[in-house]
Amino acid sequence: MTPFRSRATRLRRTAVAFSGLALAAWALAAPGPAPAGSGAATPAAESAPSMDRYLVEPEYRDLVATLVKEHGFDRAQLEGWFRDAKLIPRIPKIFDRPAEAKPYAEYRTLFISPKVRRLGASYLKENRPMLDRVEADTGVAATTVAAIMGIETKFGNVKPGYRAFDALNSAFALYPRRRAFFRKELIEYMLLCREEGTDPFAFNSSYAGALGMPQFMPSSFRAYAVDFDGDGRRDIWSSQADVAGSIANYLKVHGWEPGGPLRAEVLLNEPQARRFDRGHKVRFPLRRLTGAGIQAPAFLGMDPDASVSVVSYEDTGRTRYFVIFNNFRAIMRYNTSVNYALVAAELDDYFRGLS
Ligand SMILES: [Ca+2]
Repeated sequence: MTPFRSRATRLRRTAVAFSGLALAAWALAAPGPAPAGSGAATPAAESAPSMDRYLVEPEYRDLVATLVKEHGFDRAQLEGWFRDAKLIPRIPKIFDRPAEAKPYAEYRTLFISPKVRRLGASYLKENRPMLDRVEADTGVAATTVAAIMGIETKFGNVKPGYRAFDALNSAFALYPRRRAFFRKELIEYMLLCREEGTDPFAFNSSYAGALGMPQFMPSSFRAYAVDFDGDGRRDIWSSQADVAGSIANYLKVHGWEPGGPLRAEVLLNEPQARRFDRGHKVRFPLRRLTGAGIQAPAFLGMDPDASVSVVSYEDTGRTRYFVIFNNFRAIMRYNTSVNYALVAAELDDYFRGLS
């Protein structure tokens, strides 16, 4: 079998689309508590194919040529790095089991648990002054940052199981369906490592190449990570301030409205459901809902022309309907899944309720 048979499909997701997916699939692959730093997600008894046969393929020649010609990397050094990369055949198999495809009632249990609630309460308590500064700077509430921290790495308790270079390179080599996406992220990663003054083996990541506690893909790291503690480095692995500042900055750049709601539950009768429950892609002005007699406390004081959608899920024998607002969409820029943003909203609500 030749390594490159299928043509790469076009990139449809945003740069961090794999963030929540990474953890969700991690949870599927290795249920139970995360053994910190044990590399639990790394298969032990797995025969790794050699990179030599891949490096002669046109896709790698082209990638190396781009890195040399457009970005000034040294060819011999690049080829050495690629030869030293470990191919991980398990990675494409994880991609083919996206947790986001699960029904919401099942999906949410991967992220919302008494332990996550407890960790979140401690996180908010211990980091309050810093999170207040983040909120003052970006408009993103501490509880929203905490919700994303909880989903992505359970507040730093899920440790990355791979070397980022191995993960990104394995996805590029072994997962043709997303090759264009991972080619771009691999290049971004090489640039990131050069900017950070290190070789490509320095950073660990999820199986999808998502970095640090915010689980940023390399392009998102370069574009949105911030040095919030002012020590001159963007340390999204161990500086709580840089992590929270970077998550909030990502949301701010993607249109966050300070104080705005994420979503509001509404009761719809059957004709209303048929008319409005059409998924996140179908948008209409809020006044169409209110004009049809649909109300929620969150609507008070909102612009009647605010662009909204209605999404729904099945919850123990009944359908629940939610009107989603601008800030819900900002979270969907963090991870394109409606399920992901619904979990973020649930955790955010819970953390808000604590104070
Ligand atoms: Ca810093």
